[in-house]
Amino acid sequence: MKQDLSKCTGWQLEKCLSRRKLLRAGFIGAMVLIALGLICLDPVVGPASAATTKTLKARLGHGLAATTPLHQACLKFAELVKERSGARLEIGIFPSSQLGSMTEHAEAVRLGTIEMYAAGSPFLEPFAPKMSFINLPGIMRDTDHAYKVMYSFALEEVHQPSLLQVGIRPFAYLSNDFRHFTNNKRPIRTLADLKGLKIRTMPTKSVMDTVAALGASPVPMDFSELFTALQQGVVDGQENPFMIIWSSKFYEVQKYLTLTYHMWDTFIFTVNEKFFQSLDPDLQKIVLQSGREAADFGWKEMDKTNNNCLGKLKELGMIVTEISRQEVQNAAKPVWNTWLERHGPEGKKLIQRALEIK
Ligand code: TK8
Repeated sequence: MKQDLSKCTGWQLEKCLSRRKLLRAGFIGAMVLIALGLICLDPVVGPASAATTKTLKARLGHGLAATTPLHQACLKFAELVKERSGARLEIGIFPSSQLGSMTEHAEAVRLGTIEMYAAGSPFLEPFAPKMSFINLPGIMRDTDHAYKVMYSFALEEVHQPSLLQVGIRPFAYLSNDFRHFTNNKRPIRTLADLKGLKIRTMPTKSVMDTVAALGASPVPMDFSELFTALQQGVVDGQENPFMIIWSSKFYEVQKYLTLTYHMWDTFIFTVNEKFFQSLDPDLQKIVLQSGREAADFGWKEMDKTNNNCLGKLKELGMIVTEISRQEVQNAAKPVWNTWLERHGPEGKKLIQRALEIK
């Protein structure tokens, strides 16, 4: 960089000197910039004490009311993470579809515009079609059986590999229990009574197939639009567990409740994979462990609340009828065949494994 000044004369010398000044100024400037850069990068490359004081924020969205065990479980999750991380990670919980429709949530957790989503599983089905074996009518005997199926192989062998491929990491489950029909037209005593009723379903094939096999006309729709659609008569009815029929106040706009237990469903705690990978390893562990503990707590609460909610719905004036589980199973059997046609021998194996679990 050094200039040979002996070769510079007159105005040339002046020019050489000012170039030298410029070079020196440039050198000092560069050092200042590097120093500034180091200060800015400090939380990453600096000592551990600087990194641990940084608070990261994440948002977790879901579709249910704040009165539900799902919401309680989410709050517990956030609380445990905050406590165990020494407030290095704070998770804000957004219930009641505040961050958008359920379909939008699924897309947002994939892209990372929302860090976390407690998803009704069918909303993730487009990214992982095989996962819908858990929703097939008659697969789950009760919620204890469902718990074993989810954690013995569904998480690690079905949900994780397929959802990670699209950038979503599933890590814990909460039972969304068995589903039943409500409608505003008539009491349903046999499946034949469902004929002609427009029933809102979650917008995925396996759910629509099941409702169609039971005789109703499925109308796919996001959960966030459902109350208004029922109120305005856009659809005659819908199907959901007791707890959701109660917490979403569907009893205000639906007269008849029919016990069918036609399908079990789960909420899946998910995190955007890029965000997850950006966390320190100890924070990752805290997220996974706290998520599992909170979801386990929520699963138990859901079991209790669901049973109480049937009583509450009766008290609130809903007229309750029941169709035998056998009649429902028989009618829904073709859904298995359609599903198996789409998912082949691998799908068949998933079903067998689920049924074999005691
Ligand atoms: C809330 C809903 C709900 C589901 C539905 O997340 O859409 O009917 O049962 O869980 O998505």
